[in-house]
Amino acid sequence: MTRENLAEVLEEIALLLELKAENPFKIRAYRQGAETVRNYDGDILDLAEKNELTGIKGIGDALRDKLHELASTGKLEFHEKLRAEFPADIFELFDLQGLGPKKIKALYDVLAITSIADLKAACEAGNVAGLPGFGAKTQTKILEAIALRETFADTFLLGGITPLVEEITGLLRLHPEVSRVAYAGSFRRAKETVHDLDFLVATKEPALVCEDFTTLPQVASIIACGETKASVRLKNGLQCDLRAVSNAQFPFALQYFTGSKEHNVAIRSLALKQGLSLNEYGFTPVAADSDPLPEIDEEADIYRALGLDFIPPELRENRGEIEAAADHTLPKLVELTQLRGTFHNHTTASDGHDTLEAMADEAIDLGLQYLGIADHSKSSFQANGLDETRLLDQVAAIAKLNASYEDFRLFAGSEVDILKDCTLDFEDALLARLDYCVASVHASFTLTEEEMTRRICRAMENEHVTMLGHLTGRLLLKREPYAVNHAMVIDCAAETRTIIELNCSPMRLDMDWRWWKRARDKGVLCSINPDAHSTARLHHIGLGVRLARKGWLRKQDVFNTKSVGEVEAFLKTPKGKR
Ligand code: DGT
Ligand code: CA
Ligand code: CA
Ligand code: ZN
Repeated sequence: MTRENLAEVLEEIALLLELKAENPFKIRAYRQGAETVRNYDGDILDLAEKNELTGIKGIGDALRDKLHELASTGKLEFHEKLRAEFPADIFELFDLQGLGPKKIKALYDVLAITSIADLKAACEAGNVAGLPGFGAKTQTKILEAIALRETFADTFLLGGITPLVEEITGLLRLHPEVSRVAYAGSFRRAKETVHDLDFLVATKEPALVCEDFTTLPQVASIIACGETKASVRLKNGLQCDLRAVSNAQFPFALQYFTGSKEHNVAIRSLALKQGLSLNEYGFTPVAADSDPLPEIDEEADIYRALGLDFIPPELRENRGEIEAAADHTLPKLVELTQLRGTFHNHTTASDGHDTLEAMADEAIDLGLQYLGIADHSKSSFQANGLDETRLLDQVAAIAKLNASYEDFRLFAGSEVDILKDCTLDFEDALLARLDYCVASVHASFTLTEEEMTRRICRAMENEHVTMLGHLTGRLLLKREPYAVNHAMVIDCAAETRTIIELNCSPMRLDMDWRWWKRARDKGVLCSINPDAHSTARLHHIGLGVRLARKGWLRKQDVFNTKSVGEVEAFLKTPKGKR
């Protein structure tokens, strides 16, 4: 049981009560209770367990008793009874983009829809368009959202599966018959989404290790289990392949199964030109009278044998990395330890779960020298965006906190909305009082590519816009990017000396890694921003670094590798003079 579990149960109760059209005050009490639980400055779990939650604003007697039951027993009878009144699948409806509780309730009440399958059938029969508050356009949108979900049914977010991969790698390492362990495939290459995981082990007992792999606690079912490979489906639906090879084969298998396929094809043809045939087991000479084979212990030895520098896995997409490795011009990629701070983070002032102080403390714990705050601006009312007065209050609170730190600094900023008419949500005079500003699009996604590009470029032309937030608005596996011309935005960023953010929320990873090399070559700086809505999500900067590496970025290309002094100087320099 965690604080987040408590909050989630309360939120689910609110949803269920909403579906039952219960008293709105009661519903609001649960929702506010969830917020209070998330934001409470103290060990709320411990207090709930000991039944000491008295006198906390937002937690009345009824809620206090329920939180106590939940924290001390791990479940809540009221919640379970409520859940039992609805089919379990109804919750999947909440996963669809654009469907809130009100709409779900209407679908349930009028058409008895309780699952995505029901909903799809009803939309296809045209029965949804006629419901009050829906219409033909909504019906089409729902069908699109369902289709998108189906396309991505077997795809997972890189950031979402990272802890799982680490767990499984750790367990394989503990196996007494295993000498070397690695993960390969798209996960190792830091692709933003992954279809299946590929694990490798070096062992003298391949069949035994394969069998033991199928009994890991994360496994839900066995797809195949043989002498040297096994495939399983994990409890979260992700497929995992294991290959068990000999110690001598291991570097070759690692190189092969890391891919990409396109990279492998190019490497293999390069090897052939040098008289070597390369596969997942080793080198073999093409001609009978050839030189002795190179000695290979590590993956790097394979590249070296072919006259190449070691190619970091993130770059292996056959996008110029092999040529660069041959010319010894591969970039020295940025590393997590080089990040000194980060920008674009939210607090409880808008839609974050943690306070300003808590976010700062976490950044200090992470070893960062500075943290940029950028809560939403007033037009993002659904995210409780700050108006001018609240923003200035926050600026003052930040100044006060800064006076209390010795080796740490908060930067006062705003994630200011770029409005539909290309203007910003705040006047220049106010923006001038901030340390920096992130400009983002949060509404009116359906403009044409030309209009959207102009809208974003106009914002970057503003002297006070330090950086551009999540360029395309995509939510991986959930919402397609809106139309925008990347090349023109990058050119505009270079001309106006505006930084572009690499938003490292696992669902965004936006701007996409495929565009960073181009931006870098035009002199555009990248800021690796977690867009953190809680202290835990500050840790996503590690994911951001992996994607920055995939985009060929070096230390000097990443704004937040600068020291606090360099950042202060940068932010004080007018954009035209940077
Ligand atoms: P995904 O779809 O996210 O699982 O992506 P990968 O890259 O992990 O693809 P996967 O699991 O099908 O295969 C792992 C690696 O094995 C792949 O990156 C390269 C290598 N590989 C698989 N099939 C072929 C092939 O037909 N030819 C070559 N050269 N390599 C292959
Ligand atoms: Ca794979
Ligand atoms: Ca695979
Ligand atoms: Zn945003």
